[in-house]
Amino acid sequence: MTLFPSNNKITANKRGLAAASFGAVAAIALTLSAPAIAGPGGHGDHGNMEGHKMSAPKFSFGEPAPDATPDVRVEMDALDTMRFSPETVSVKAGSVVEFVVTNKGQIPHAWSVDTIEGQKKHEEGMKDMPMSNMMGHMDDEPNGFVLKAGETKSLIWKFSKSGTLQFACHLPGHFDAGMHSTLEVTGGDHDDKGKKAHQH
Ligand SMILES: [Cu+2]
Repeated sequence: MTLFPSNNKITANKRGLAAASFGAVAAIALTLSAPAIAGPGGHGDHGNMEGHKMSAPKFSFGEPAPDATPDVRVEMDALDTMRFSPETVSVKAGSVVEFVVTNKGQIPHAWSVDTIEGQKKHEEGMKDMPMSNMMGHMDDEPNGFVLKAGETKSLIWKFSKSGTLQFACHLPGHFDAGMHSTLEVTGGDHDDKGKKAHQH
């Protein structure tokens, strides 16, 4: 009852060849990936970073929006005088803002946006952290980053509601030296007048 005995034979041969070459590819892939498995053993820090990402914190004032098209772009500088420039920024609730921050100094600085309370807590949490851990820790934050001298980084954030927020640098001593500034988020559902207010 077999209709195409010769065809079946060819198919069987082709399958045999395909299986053989797949086996060869798999063997190569295993060889290549072996060193990668053995590699990261010495770096304990990476485990912490991944754990941190798993428990991404929620923010009361909005969320990162890396894929959104920004409504407005805010350029800021981090300075060795322990200041951000400009010192006060105003954006609208509901808007998507791209912050482009440049470290104009000779030493590293950090930049993050958070509530005033959140920045205070972050600063307190940094006090006992070794510098090497601190840099990695802050670069892993969804609401900020660390900048080497001369470096520029950007963050796109969607602000959900009005309120007073704060930019801050949490490198040792910088926050206490005054490296924080104010972000006013105006407007929103409960404050329509704020939408029409002029920026100062
Ligand atoms: Cu700083």
